[in-house]
Amino acid sequence: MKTASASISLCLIGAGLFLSSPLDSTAQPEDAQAPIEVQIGVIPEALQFDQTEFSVQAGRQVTLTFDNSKGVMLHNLVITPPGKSETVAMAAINMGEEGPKRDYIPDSPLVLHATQLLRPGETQTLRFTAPTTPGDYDYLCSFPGHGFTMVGTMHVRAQKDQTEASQPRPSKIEGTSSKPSQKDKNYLLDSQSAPIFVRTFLPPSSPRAIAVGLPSGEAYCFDAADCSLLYAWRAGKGGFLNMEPVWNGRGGKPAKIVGNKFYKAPNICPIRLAHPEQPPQVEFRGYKVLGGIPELQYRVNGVLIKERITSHPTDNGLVRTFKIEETDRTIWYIPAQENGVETKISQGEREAGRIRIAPGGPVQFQIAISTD
Ligand SMILES: [Cu+2]
Repeated sequence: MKTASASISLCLIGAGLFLSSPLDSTAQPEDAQAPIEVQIGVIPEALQFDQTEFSVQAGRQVTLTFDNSKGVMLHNLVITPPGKSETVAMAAINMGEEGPKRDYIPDSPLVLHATQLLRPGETQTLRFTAPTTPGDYDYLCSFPGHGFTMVGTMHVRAQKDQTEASQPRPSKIEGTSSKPSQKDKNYLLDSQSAPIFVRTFLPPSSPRAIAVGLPSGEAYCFDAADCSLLYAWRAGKGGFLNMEPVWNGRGGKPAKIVGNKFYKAPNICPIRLAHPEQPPQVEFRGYKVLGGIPELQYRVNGVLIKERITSHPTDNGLVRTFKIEETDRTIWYIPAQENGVETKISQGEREAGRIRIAPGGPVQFQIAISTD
């Protein structure tokens, strides 16, 4: 059983329908056969669920309503076996271009139940049978970047343990009728509360673009085909990326950046390891997500490079941190020639517009790019 999404439907206007059951009639004895009702919303500014735990009895019917009416971003709710939320979060990130098409629900036996990706204003109810094996099951939002903070625990208690297990928390149901979502907001990715990392189409990069939005407001596009930071921008109002063309289009349509570009570079990796004049031979090796930001890994002429791009500590800009494995070759960094962009280096020498770094053991250096 993968997801329950086939048997449930998005409830946009009728949230009141299933909330009209007498949740407040606590005087009535609990019907052991009745589904346990659980209501989970979001804390928009914190990138968290408003309930981080709930209890059910093993094998009981559960009616779980995930309410994104207060949300300002896209969220889903995915239930996994105990201790598996991070695995599922990573699997969702690694879905690449398939992610947005499939609501970031990985095709995995670790996905026990899942809602669709809900836009702000949307609500969805899952009806499922609680696992028969007691334990502390995880739930998370698997949207890239959310799955590390947007998590909770579903305590599945043994059947006999009736006393405390089944009482749902008092449901907070102000605004039961969820508002129809505001069209523009729906598709804007906003990285204010946490970094957001998404693989998507972004012009004019190849289809292998990686877009990252940082909480400080900078965002950038890294092209995995050329292993190059193509451009960077400051997020605009409401977000840094508009996914509307991707999510609504028939496929192949690029996302739109939101905000002002402050940096752009040719689509060629700026690192040279053979000769400064020779085009580099690059091979993208993948990435690891650390704190919501990818560490990009690629080879240039066979030498492994790990790059992290973060916000500039003081100026409007970015810092590229390169770690290069031991090599006996001179390392060159070719800065993009652009007006108004300042490049500062943590080591090496400038030579005819290039930066030259001596070979040696593992080398780490930083390139700070800033604008005024
Ligand atoms: Cu989310």
